[in-house]
Amino acid sequence: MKFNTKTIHGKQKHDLAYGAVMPPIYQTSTYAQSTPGGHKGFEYSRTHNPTRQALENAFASIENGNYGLAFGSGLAAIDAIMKLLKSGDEVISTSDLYGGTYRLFTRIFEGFGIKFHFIGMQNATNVESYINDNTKLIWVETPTNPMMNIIDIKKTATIAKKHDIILAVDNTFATPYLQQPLDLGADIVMHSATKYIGGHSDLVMGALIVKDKDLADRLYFIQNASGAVCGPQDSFLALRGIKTLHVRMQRHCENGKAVAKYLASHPKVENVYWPGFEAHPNHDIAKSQMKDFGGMISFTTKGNNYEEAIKVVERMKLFTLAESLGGVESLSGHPASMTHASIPKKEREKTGVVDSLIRLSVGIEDIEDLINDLKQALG
Ligand code: P1T
Repeated sequence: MKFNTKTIHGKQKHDLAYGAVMPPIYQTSTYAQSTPGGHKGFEYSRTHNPTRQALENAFASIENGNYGLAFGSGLAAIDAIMKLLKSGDEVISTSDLYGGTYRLFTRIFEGFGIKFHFIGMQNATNVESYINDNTKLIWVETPTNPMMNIIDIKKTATIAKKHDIILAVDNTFATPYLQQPLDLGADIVMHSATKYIGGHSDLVMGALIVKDKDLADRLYFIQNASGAVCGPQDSFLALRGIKTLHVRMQRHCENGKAVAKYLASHPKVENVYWPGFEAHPNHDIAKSQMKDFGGMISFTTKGNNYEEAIKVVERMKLFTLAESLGGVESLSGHPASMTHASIPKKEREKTGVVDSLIRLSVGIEDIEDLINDLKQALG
């Protein structure tokens, strides 16, 4: 089955009771048993829920995995991965990553005795020098949030395999429409399904997808034991979102390309970060592991002036200034004061998250309207 068919039919069955084409929202916490243990496969909705299960099957299908797990947020999904580890273990992570992930790693899991190395992975071989006997996980975001760095998943997977280390890839920015990390050798794919997967800015959710049964069993145990699951209503919405993922992504990519090119030609813009440019340092890797370049773009205004950048985002009308990304509507953000404020200024500036950096999530509106909005905002 091809990807565009999988988004609609992948691992889905019509409802057994009445043949409903969409799975019903099983808004129930529990299930009747005829005798203790005598049930129809569902006991309690933290453990299993039919609507969530339909969604988890869809997750597995679109990422070419065997097992999918849905969580109450992207961070809850990352939290579940971290619970595979124990005190004394070490993690190598991309240094440029979502601020909330950095906060979870440094403010929660460092306190439990896990050591993190935040490093530039644009050259995958850099990872090898940080590996020791305690290294248990490599954490990769690609493209990174918000600098749009590209990490070579295949090369990193080869290194991880050689040393028997789990490789987890946050695929939130790319989505499986653009890249499928499990096929490139990753062990776990993670999503903030809040973003492109849901696609309509109407839910908060996380996803994990794996191929290996043993790893899936360990994660299912954590999902049930820690309990950070999502509800049936949100599961239904995410499932509905997945059915149009390929069509939305196609337009996000088209509009993203046009916006990136427009910004690059604007006299008030200093740098534009978008992996589709031939001048992007890892454009060749992006081309080889992604189908297209997505709708996420970051740029700086000339003079690295905080006030000027704030004025630009305030002037935008169609691009709504808001946290989050990946919805049908265009959003703008100021990472230094919003999504990445939890990373110390010195650390974030090392990766390029300066005060004049603006991040755009280019939506699927008419491109002429979007360009006109940027034109008037840049003045
Ligand atoms: O917000 P939540 O669903 O918990 O997902 C966290 C998360 C994980 N990984 C990446 C790459 C992310 O971008 C996010 C959330 N990011 C934003 C809210 C943002 O505006 O960047």
